[in-house]
Amino acid sequence: MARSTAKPRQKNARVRKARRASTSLKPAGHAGKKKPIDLYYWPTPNGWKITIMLEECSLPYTVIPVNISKGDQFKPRFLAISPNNRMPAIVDHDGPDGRPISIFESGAILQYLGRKTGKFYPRDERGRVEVDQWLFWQMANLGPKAGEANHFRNYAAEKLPYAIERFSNEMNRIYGVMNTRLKDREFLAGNYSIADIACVGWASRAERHGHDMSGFPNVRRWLETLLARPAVKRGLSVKVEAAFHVDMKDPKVRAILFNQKAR
Ligand SMILES: N[C@@H](CCC(=O)N[C@@H](CS)C(=O)NCC(=O)O)C(=O)O
Repeated sequence: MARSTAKPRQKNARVRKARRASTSLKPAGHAGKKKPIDLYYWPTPNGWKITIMLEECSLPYTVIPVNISKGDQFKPRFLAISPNNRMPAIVDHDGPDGRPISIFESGAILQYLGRKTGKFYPRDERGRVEVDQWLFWQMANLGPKAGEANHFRNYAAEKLPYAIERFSNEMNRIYGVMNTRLKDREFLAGNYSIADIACVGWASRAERHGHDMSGFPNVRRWLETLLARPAVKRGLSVKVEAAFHVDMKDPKVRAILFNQKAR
């Protein structure tokens, strides 16, 4: 079978099934009732944003692994819903007007699910603007800079001091901004929201970007609060068996991930 169905509150079953999932990008076929949301996924901080949100909202979903180390992100079927050849992406079969809709870019997916469910994304304009600012902050700062910090620290063939220092400094600056923001509030935008959900997977891996949280006590407190949430725990533990076997030193994997040009 080319799918795994992840149901909230059935962690063991879900993880077992997700681990068995293959990578042929075939969405689920479900007779009868409403279909679960198809989640095109690989276990990374961008993927976790969506598993966490789906778990928080108790929305049933089907994990469709996108093995980015093997080039699944370039398959025409995936590009049709995610033209930037990046996961995550979703297909909601029960979209607006009851018709299917596909969405790529994790921030857009979080906003859509927030609007769909009315959860973790305020309806009032002031509240929504607060959330949007910190969501876009994550998308433009924490995510990309952490990605580059990780790349130059852990994956670059040459250890380039300038690049390592540049992105290490950026991460330090970014955690500093977050620490100041969290000084007098529990969450980034008032109540717990999709802005926090977007950030937690990245912050949980700070050591990979050369940081611990000792210099950022407010971020540490925020991180502990989030990591204690059952839905966050479930979202972060949605696994894909094939991901355990990726060798980042394999030239074929590196050619796929680190040598991309216009096609
Ligand atoms: N801005 C995108 C970034 C997504 C992204 O970078 N996904 C990575 C994995 S974390 C990916 O799919 N990489 C595939 C590739 O590099 O070809 C989002 O937030 O959805």
